[in-house]
Amino acid sequence: MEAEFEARIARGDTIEPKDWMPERYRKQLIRMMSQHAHSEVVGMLPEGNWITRAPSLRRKLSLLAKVQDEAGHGLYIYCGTETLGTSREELIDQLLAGTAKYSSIFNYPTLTWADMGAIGWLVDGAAIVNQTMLAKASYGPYARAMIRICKEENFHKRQGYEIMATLSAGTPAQQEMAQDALNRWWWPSLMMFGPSDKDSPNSAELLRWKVKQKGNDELRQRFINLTVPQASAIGLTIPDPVMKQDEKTGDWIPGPIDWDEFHQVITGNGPCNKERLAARNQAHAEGAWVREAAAAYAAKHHQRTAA
Ligand code: BYC
Repeated sequence: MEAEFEARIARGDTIEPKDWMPERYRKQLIRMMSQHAHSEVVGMLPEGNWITRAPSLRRKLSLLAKVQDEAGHGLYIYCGTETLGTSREELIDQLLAGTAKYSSIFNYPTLTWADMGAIGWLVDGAAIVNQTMLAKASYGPYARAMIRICKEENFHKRQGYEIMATLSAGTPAQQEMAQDALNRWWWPSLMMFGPSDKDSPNSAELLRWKVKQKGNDELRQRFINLTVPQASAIGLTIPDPVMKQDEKTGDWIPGPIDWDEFHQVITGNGPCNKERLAARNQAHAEGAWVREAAAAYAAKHHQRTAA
C-alpha cells in the first residue's frame, strides 16, 4: 500500500479523504492544516481591533468584509482537517489551551491605522505567495480550499496596498505613519515563511509528498522580489539597509533575519501571544450560548425529520 501511495504521489495524483495514506502523511497534514486554520482565526484579532476606528465608511466596510473572510478561511480549513479524522472541537481546544501553533505574525500589535494597510499588503501578500503553491498540494481538500482562499486574499492585498498608497501620497504625518508600519511589519512578514530550509525539520518530507511544492526560502525570496518594487512605487523604503540586488539573478537579497525573535514568538513569548490567547478564550466562552442554541436546533430538526 505504501509503495502504491508513493507511486500515486510521484504521478501527481491527488489524495482524497477515503484513500489509503501513511499515518505520518495524515499527521503532517493535520499539523500543518490546524496551524493554518488557527492562523486565520487568530488573524482576525489584530485587524478586528481597528474596525470601529476605520477612518471612513468605505474603509470600515472593506475591513469588515476582510475580517469576515478570514473567519470563513478558518472554517474551510477546519472542515478540511475533519476529513482527516480530527474534529474542529479538538483542534479549537488545543488552540485555547495554548498547545497549538498559529502564525507568528499575529503576535504583533496593530498600533496605527497604517497597520491595516501593512497587514493587507504584506501579510496577505505573503500568504498569497505561500498559498498559491499550496493550491497544488497533494491532499485534495486542502488544495481546493486554497483556490477560493487565494482569490479572497487578492482582494485583501489590494485593499491593504491601496491604504498604504493613499497614506504615502498624503500629509507628511500620514507618510510617516505608512513608513513606520512598513518598518514594523517587514521583518515579521519574512518570518511567516518559516525557518530557513536548513533549519526546517518538516520541509524535506512535505516536499517529497508534494504537500509543499517549494521550500520556505524560495517562497520568501519570491515574496521579497515582488514586494520591493511595490514599496518603491509608492515611495516607501524597505527597512533593510544592507539589502541589495543580485545582478545575475535579479533577486533582492535581504540582510539577516532575527531567528531568535522568531523562536521567541513561536514559543509563546512574542509581544501579544498572551493577549491573543486571552481574547480567543473570552470569545469562545461568550459564544457558548450560540453553540448550545445551534446544537438544540439541530437536534430538534433531526427529531422532526426522523418523525
Ligand atoms: N509561525 O519545519 P517547518 C493569513 C513552525 S493566515 C508559527 O518549516 P513547515 C491571514 C512550524 O509549524 C495564513 N510557527 O514547518 C489571516 C514547525 O513547528 P511544529 C497563514 C511556524 O510546516 C488573517 C516549526 O516552526 N498561513 O493569511 O514545514 C489576516 C518548524 O518549521 C512558522 C499558513 O498557515 C510561523 N511563521 O513550514 C491576514 C500557511 N513557521 O508544527 C492574513 C500554511 C514555521 O513542528 N503553513 N513554524 O511544532 C505552511 O505553509 C507551513 O506550515 C509553514 C511552515 C511554511 C508556515
